[in-house]
Amino acid sequence: MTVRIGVIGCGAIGFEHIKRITNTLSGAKVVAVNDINEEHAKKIVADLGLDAKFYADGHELVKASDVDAILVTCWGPAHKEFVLDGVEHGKYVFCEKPLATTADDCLEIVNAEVKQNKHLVQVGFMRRFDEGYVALKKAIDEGEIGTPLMLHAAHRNPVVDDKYTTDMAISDTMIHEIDVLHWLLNDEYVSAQVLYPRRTKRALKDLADPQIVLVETKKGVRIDVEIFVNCEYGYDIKCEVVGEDGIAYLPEPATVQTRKSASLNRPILMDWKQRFIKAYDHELQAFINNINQGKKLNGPTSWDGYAAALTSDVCIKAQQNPGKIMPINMKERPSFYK
Ligand code: NAI
Ligand code: ISE
Repeated sequence: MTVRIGVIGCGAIGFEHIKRITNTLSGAKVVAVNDINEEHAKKIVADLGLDAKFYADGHELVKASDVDAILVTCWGPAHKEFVLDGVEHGKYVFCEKPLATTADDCLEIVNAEVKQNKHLVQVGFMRRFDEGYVALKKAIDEGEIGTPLMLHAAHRNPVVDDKYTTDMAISDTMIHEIDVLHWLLNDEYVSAQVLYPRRTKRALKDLADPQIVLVETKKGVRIDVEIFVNCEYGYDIKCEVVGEDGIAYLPEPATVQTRKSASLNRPILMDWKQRFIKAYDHELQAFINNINQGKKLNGPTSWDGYAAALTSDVCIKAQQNPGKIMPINMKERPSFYK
């Protein structure tokens, strides 16, 4: 079977996903697109030679009988209405992060999905499909480093645009660590604290950059995450897990090392699209395969979307109270998601 996909939001990542479904992945095709920027969406359809209908109204796309699954890749504040609509129409939904912009909105989606009694939603936390993180998790799960005690992580972007605000360091950037780190450790977060180091001269006037977020888990693991979005030198993602018996590192992406002019050199990628290119392929291929094979979706769930949003909300409160430890009180996970 071919999964017929409708895409809502044809911007940066929407376009990337349309291209990968069309050119790289198997078992699906894009049959419908929507974007408030009609001209742009139609241009993508024409440029890629897609046999896809443009819908001026995203809700009409959701309802279309020839659309089996929807990709919600518009901007964050519009995710909730389309995800909910998709779930209520019994459609499979792949939603880019964030699932919704508040924890309460995520819970509404969770409740709608539980009511349908079917796993319909996968959230685009692609790092769970990254080969490096998967290998790191395997090493931890198999006890290679013993009980994890501490975790040091960094999320560095070369530069951000002038619309990027201090809270986005959490809600847009660190949200990936928020999701992947508790999955890695099989644990949950209980508190968060934010510290501001000396500011880089490269950050725009009102942006606090870098930032350090300290998180504690239920099992007592201490996590520190550095977020530095104007580091200039590259897009660099680090993760080091310190266990009782050893230390495990997230593998570096495979780039060619050279020896030249009395130095050893390895390029660093500049862009998230390249750094996680395979993870994006794997997450969407898994979504498509599970639908085609009638299997339960195996990626991050609506509940994971809620857990990330709640944690993000608390971290943002912690940003406003530097140094203060803020509790994270997660609701009880419904058995549907256990
Ligand atoms: P973008 O701004 O490039 O694209 C968003 C698109 O959505 C635009 O074409 C815009 O016209 C359209 N849009 C906005 N509101 C809409 C509405 N109500 N109905 C239909 N279309 C609408 O943004 P980008 O970078 O593509 O981000 C989109 C989402 O993907 C965000 O939630 C972002 O956080 C997430 N994202 C995830 C990444 C990942 O690594 N998993 C990487 C980049 C973005
Ligand atoms: C962007 O929205 C993403 O999701 C990227 O994966 C992340 O690394 C970047 O910092 C965000 O701005």
